[in-house]
Amino acid sequence: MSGTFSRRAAVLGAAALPIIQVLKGQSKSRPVVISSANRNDGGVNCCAKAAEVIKAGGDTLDAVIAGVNIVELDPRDNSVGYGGLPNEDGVVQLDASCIHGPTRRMGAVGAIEGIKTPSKVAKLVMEQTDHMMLVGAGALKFAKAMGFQEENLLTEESRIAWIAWKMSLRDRNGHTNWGPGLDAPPEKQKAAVLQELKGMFPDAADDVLAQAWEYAIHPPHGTINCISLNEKGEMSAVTTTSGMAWKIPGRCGDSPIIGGGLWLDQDVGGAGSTGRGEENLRVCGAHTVVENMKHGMPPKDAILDTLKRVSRNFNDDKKRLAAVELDFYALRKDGEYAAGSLWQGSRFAVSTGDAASHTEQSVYLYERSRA
Ligand code: SD4
Repeated sequence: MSGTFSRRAAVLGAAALPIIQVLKGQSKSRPVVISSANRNDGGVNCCAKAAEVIKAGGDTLDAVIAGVNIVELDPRDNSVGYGGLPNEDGVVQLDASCIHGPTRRMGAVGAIEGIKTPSKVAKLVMEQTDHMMLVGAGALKFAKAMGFQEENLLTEESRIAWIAWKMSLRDRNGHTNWGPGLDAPPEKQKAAVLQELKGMFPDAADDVLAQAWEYAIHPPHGTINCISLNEKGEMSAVTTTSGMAWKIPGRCGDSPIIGGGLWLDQDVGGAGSTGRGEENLRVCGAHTVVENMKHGMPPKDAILDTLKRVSRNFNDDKKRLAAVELDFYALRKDGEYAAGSLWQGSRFAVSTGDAASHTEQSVYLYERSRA
């Protein structure tokens, strides 16, 4: 993961030489793009696209936005853009933010409905307004004024998953209005629910119904964060998501929060996150990672320190932390990069131009016990 700079820095020692001075002294960077991994090779395709735009001389922000657009428009990725899992009302609400390093400008949208590519709207908020963030109905109104088409973002698969989630809900007496038999033992319960779903959606494939039930019980994590660096040392970054499945309408996560789900300092580097936004916001994660790098930590350590702060908020109680999925991604201005997760097992995507876009293993804070 290291470029030549990082080896030199390690020899010199971070304390001996403020990182910022070293980075400013650099001449040419090797282009690098990193992103979260995402399903269906979403991250690999995103990084490949962004690297292609950079290679063709495109702007670093245009590059990452072109990259994440692939995932936003892919209905199979149900954590981002079109096809994202909806809120508790069955409405898909999207969050996105972007930062353009060279101009130090930023934009964001929160809880926007009906627009497949919120990252593009965030960029227009940055470019075309004197504001930094638009949310809800105002964000949609702005997008439409900018020529975006309002569309239904709820795919049939996401709608089925939403209904399955509703069927999984119980009142305190164990009753649900959305289907019978759920107070049976777990296996029977699952079979009963799948049968019920089959009756409601006779044309849906069995694996779609099984997946819907799985999503209802264990809402999946997703989101895409992408950070880029070109040969001139210019950087940009974007994060885009449909947020937490089944959320309360209007809930914004960390992804549209500048400093939370995304931060970039053109003199230092960028960082972003995926996973449980609330826990990230409690440590201003992306900003913390970049500040750590600014003060000399390599990306890997900058991330691990931030994850330790998350853990500290739970008094390092791993039982409670077991419910928290959180990943950070960091790219330093000299091209050194890393990703790290609270729990072992994550991967992230990288394109360096030296090799085809691929995934690598993230570092992690904790291993899950096998018991
Ligand atoms: C959020 N961070 O809305 C996003 C969701 C996410 O994996 O990344 N899920 O909190």
